[in-house]
Amino acid sequence: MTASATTLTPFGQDVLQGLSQPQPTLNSKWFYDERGNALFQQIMRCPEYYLTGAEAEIYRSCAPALLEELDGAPFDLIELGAGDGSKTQLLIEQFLAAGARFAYRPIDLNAAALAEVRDLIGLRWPKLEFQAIQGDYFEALDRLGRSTGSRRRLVLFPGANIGNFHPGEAVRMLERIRGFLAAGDLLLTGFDLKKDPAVILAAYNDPTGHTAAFNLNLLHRINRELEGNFDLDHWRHWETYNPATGAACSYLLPTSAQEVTIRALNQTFTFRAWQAIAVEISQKYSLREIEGMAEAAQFTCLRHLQDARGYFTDSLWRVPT
Ligand code: AVI
Repeated sequence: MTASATTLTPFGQDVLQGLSQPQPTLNSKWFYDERGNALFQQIMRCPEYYLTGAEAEIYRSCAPALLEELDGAPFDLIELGAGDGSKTQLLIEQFLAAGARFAYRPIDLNAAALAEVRDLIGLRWPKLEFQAIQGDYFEALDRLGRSTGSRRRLVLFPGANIGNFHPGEAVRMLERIRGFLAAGDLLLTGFDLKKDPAVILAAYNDPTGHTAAFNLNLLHRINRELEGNFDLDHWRHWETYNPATGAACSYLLPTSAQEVTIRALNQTFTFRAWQAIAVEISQKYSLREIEGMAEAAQFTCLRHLQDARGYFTDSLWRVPT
C-alpha cells in the first residue's frame, strides 16, 4: 500500500509525486539539507561557477544606483534567500558610508544561516536595525505584511535563484512579490545571462565533482530521511544546456537498471538503465527576455547592472505609480 499523502512530510509527498510521473522528477528545492548547503558553498568557490563572483562584482558597485532611485527616503532592505549574507554586506557597507537610513530584514528557510547573518551583522554594525525572518519567501513576506508605502522597500532576490524556476513560474513568482510592494518600491533580481554554452556547461560540471556530489546528495537525502535504498555507485550527474531555450538542466542517470524501495513511501520504483530523473533547471536569460518578464509581472525595468564580462545582471525594477 502506498503511504497516504497526509502521513508524509512535505519532502516525502514531493518525492512520491515526482518519482511517480512518467518523466521522473525531483525538485531542486530539496538540495539544501545540511550537507547540501555545505556542498553549495564549495560550488560557489569553484572557479568554473562564475555566477557568485560576477554578482559580487555587481554588488560591490551598485549602491549609488540603488540610492539614487530611493531618493534619500528611509527604507527596508528585504533579502529573499539570505544565504551567508556576504554579498549583501558589500551593499550594507556602501549604504552606511553614504548615510542611508534603512533596516535590514533577511528572509531564509535556513535558521542556522540566519543566525550566522545575525551574528555577523551584530558584530560589524550593532546599531543597524535588523530582523531575521525564517520561512519560505511568501510565508515570511506575509508576516511582514503588504507595503504601506510610508517606508520604501528595496527587495533583493540575488544569486540567480529565479533561474531555478521554469520561466512561466518565475513570472508568477515575481508577480507575487509585487503583491507585497507599493508604488515606488524596488526589486533587484539576479539573472544569469545567455552566453557561450561551454562556459555554462563548465559551471555545472566542475572537474572537482562538487556539482555532481551536490546533485547526488538528493538521493542520499532520500536514503537518510525516507529510508530509501538508492545505490549511489550506480547513479551519475548529467548536465545539458540548450542555447535555444536558455535552459541548463541537471539529471540523475542510473548506469544500469535499478529497483529502489523507499520505505517511508511504501513504494518501489523501477528505473531502466539511463532513464533520467530531472532534478534542476538553471534558466539563462537575455536582457530582452528579462525586460519582457518585468512587463509581464507589471514592473518597470529601470536598468541592468552587469559585471564587466556581461555574464550576469542584477536587474533593477520599480513598481509603477
Ligand atoms: C542556487 N542556484 C541559483 C544554483 C544554480 O546555479 O542554479 C544552484 C546550483 N546548482 C548547481 N550548481 C549550482
